[in-house]
Amino acid sequence: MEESCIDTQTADRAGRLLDIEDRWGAHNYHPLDVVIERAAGSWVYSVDGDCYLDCLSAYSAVNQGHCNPRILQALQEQASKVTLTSRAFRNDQLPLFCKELAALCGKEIVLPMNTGAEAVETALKAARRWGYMRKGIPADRAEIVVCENNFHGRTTTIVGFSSDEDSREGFGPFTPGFKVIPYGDAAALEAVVTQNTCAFLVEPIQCEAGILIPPDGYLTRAAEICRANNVLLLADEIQTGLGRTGKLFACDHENVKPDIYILGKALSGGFYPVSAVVSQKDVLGVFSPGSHGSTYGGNPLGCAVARTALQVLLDENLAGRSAELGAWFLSELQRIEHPDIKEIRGRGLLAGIELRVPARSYCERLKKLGMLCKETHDLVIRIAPPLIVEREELAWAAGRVRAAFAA
Ligand code: IF1
Repeated sequence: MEESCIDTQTADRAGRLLDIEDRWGAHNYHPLDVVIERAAGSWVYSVDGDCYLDCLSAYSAVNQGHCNPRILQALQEQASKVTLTSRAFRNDQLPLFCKELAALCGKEIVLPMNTGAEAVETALKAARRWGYMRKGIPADRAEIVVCENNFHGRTTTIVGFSSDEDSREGFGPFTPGFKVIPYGDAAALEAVVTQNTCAFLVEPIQCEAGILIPPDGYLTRAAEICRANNVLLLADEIQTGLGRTGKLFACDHENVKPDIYILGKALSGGFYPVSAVVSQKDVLGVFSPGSHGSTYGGNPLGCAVARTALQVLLDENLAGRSAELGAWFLSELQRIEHPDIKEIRGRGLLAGIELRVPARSYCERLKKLGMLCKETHDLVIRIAPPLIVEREELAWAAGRVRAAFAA
């Protein structure tokens, strides 16, 4: 029996797969040329037989490690029972998922979706409706404040308030009702808020913008301004949440409780797209039957996977590991000196090395050294391994980064 009827040759399999992808796939990405066929824990394996330490973790979706055995088992067991019911009927996983996630967040109710962008859209819709139904904003006048250099996803509404031209160009006309202010500047928030403002949407750390950590007290001050003006605070914790920064949520670093948590990525440990909006009844209660939904949102397979992904996060104390290992790893990185390095910053196991030169060539170099990293905003190397990574593996990684700068 042949292994595969599609691809029986082994010679330059990677090269041929690249050609096929370039020929048959849309070119909306510029990936590093490594073709992964297998992964386990913190390591990925290419069709060429090379292995790499994954220092991207699928943008923090695989915080629990690749193919986490417990999540895999939950997926397999649930997949053999029932995968999709639609919300026209009920299923036995959704209630428990909602209850467990609400408890984890210290909130009252949960609205499940699939992708991060969908959860952001859901939060925006909730905030607008809340603005009209609860705050009394006149019809179609609701304003939502967002930050410069934000990244919240790829839908037309979301890219409409992006400040990144590559994300926006050619996709207009855009949804009105958004005001953009500088990130990290609480005074700017206070100045822009009006009686028609229903929400402030913010990333507690701006990841895509280059791992930008706002000044101490920023989130606290923003939360105060929101409260004082009856404005909802929407925290996009899709990437920073669920342990990545060394706390369950990045907002926890300032003990800030946003009105809405927007979650995704690691909510399902990389197995299946699951996202959610978590808030109070007063807020998510504005949705009535027919006003919002999704075919796959809240499906039993996704819910079973997410429940286990959250359990793994707690049982393995991944936030605690991230805090401890991240602090140590950052101090190791910060000992590296090189004229190309401008700053090395991070929180938990989310680190950014800001360069004075394009980061891409360093990512290529690190790839040759066995470490997969992805540049962000041209000048920053992002390093974010799975949170199950071992200290020895991080020590090795720090050595690889040193080698990349010594070369
Ligand atoms: C891509 C970036 C990371 C996110 C935050 C919402 C979403 C994301 C804070 C939307 C998604 C992903 C999308 C992915 C690359 C990646 C990314 F570089 F583009 F910005 F992680 F930093 N909020 N981020 O980070 O979630 O709809 O994708 O599930 O290729 O677009 P999604």
